[in-house]
Amino acid sequence: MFDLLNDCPGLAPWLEQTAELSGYLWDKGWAERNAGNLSIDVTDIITEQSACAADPLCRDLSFAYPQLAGRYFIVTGTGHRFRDLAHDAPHHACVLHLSDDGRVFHLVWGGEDDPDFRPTSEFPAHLRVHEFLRQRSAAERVVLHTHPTELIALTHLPEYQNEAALNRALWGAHPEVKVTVPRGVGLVPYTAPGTEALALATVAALRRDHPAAVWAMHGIVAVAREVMEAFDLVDTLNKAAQIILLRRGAGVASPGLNDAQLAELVRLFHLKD
Ligand code: 2HA
Ligand code: ZN
Repeated sequence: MFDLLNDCPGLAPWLEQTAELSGYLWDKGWAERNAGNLSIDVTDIITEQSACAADPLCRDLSFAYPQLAGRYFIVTGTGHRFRDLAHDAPHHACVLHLSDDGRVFHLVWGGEDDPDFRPTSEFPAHLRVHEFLRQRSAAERVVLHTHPTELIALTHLPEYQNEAALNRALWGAHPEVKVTVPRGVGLVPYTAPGTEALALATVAALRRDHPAAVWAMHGIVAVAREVMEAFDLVDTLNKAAQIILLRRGAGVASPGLNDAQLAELVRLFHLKD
């Protein structure tokens, strides 16, 4: 009998990291109800055999993604609680396969006991980002969307509704931010969730050489090679946002690290900014 996890032993570590991540996101308070979603391009660890054994039920995509034709993704399910993923991935996530024309997909694993299982409502954004990553032959294969509370709160403040101002504030909060995110984040003005407009604006932000796109008044999309790398990126940015808000709450109007201190970090750590 066909068993994807047995046929493709390389998949298990990715599913384990996904489960570990879902626990962290829940603990952080960044994955309320069904918030947050994840996709991982696992094409290079799926064997030929698995493709043949695929579920024949094809599901339409709203758009065509010819550059993703034939690729495989781990994807979390729409309407599913991220926190449930930690202990039951087969019911709350799936591995899906895009058709050779990139217009439909079918499940090859997971989505168990739910004939209507659908990937995340933000799948349009995930697919556009993966398309962008493939166009660049990038090493990144993980796309994470979550709702980091303080970072979202920051985007409610008019003074940070500007990419340059937001990045200057985040870098000023703590030296680690400049060291680990030297090019800063992209800022996507508020756009309705799940839309193609949001997907395209996210790619436009990543195209400006940012590893993450902050969705104003909604959340963030982070791109990374490893699941934990995506989590660490969001964690670092949200820590900076916490510091900025604490400082404001204490009545201190300071940009934190000054320009000379940031320039010193660029020099000391040979940063490309
Ligand atoms: O997964 O976070 O943006 C639900 C959402 C929509
Ligand atoms: Zn969201």
